[in-house]
Amino acid sequence: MLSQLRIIRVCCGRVKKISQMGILIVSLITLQAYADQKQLYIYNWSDYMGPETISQFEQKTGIKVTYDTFNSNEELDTYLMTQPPKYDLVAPTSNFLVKQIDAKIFQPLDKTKLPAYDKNLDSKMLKMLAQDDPGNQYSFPYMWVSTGIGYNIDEINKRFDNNPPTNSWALIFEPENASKLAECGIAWLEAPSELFPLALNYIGLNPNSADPEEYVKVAKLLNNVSPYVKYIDSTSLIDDLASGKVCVAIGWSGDVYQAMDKANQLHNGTRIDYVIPKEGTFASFDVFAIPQTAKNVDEAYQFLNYLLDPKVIADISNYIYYANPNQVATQFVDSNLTQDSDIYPPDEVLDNLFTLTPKSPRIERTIKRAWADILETRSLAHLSNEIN
Ligand code: SPD
Repeated sequence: MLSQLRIIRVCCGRVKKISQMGILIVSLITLQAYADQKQLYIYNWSDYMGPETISQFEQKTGIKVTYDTFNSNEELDTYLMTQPPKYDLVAPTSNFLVKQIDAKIFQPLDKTKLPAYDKNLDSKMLKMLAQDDPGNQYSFPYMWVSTGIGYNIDEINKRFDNNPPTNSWALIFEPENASKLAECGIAWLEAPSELFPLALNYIGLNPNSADPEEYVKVAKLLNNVSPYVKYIDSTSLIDDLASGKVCVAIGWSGDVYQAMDKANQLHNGTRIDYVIPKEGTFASFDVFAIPQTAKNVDEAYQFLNYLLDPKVIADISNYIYYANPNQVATQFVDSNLTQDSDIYPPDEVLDNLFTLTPKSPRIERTIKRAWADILETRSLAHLSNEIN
C-alpha cells in the first residue's frame, strides 16, 4: 500500500512539473509571438476613418494597429510639443504642421517608399499644401476640409420668419441673430485657431492678421455672442445636430454631412444643411506625418501606401464625407459628394477660399488669453441664467 502511494506521489509530482513546464513554454511562445507581431500606432482626428479601414489593413498586412483619436489641433500640438510622441503617424492640419516641422518633430518622407504619391495625388492640392510644407517634404495629404455653418433648416426658418441670414457669418457673430438661436442651441468648435480668423475675416480684416489689437477687437465680438452659445466642443455636433439638440453649429464640412446622414438614419424629420457663408472661409488640409521618434516606420509607410490605394481612400471619403486629394480615387467616390461644391470644391470655389498661416508666439498668447476670457464670460452667463 505504502509503495503504491509513493508511486502515485512520484507520478503526480512529475505530471505537475510537466504541466508547469508546458505553461511556461506556451507563455514563452505567446510572448515571442507578441514580440514578433508588427505594430503601428496611429493618432488621428475623431470621426475621421472608415469603419473597416483599419481592420482590413490589419488583415491584409498582419500589422496590429493601435488607433487613438484627438479632437483639436490645439490638443495634438500640445501633445507633440510636450513629449516624445509614441505614435508612428499623426494627423495635424497643415497650418499647425509648419511650427511642428520647425520644432523637428517629423522626419522627411522618403518618397521612394511611396511610389504612387506623385501619380495619384492631385498636383494642385500638393501645390497648395507646399505653402505650409515646402516641397511636400514631410506631409502626406489625407483630407480637404472647409469650416462653415451647419444648421437645422426648419428650426432656423422658424426663428427668422423663413428668411434666415444663413448665407452670412452674421448668423453666428451678431448678437441680434445669436440671441434668437440661443434657445434651440448654438455650438462652436473648440478651435480658437479657427474662430479668431473667421471673425477677423467677417469684420473685413485679414484672417491672418499679425496685429494683436485686431485680435482684441474680434475677441470683443466673440465675447458678446458667447453667452448665447450652448457649448463649445468639436465632437458632439455630429450627434447633436442630427438629434436636434442644437440647431446651428460652426462645423467642419464632413462632420456636418455626417450629421445629415445620421438625421436621415434617425428618421426624425430633421433637415440639416451646410453652407460656406458669402464672406468666405478657409480651406485646410489634414495630413499624415511620421514623427522622428516613430518606432514602426516601415509599417507607417505600408499604411500610407494603403491610403494611396484609390479604392481604400474613396471608401473613407464615402463614409466621412470629406474630399480626398487622390485624383485616381474620384471615380470611386459617391457622385453625391463629388458633385457637391461644398465637399469637392471646383477650382473657382477653391480659389476663393483662404488658408491659415501660422501665428507668431505673441499672437498665440493674445489668442490664448482672449479665449480664456471668452470661456469665462460664457460660463458666467450660463451660471447666472441657472441661478435666475
Ligand atoms: N471629425 C474631425 C474632422 C477633422 C477635421 N479637421 C479639422 C481641421 C480644420 N482646420
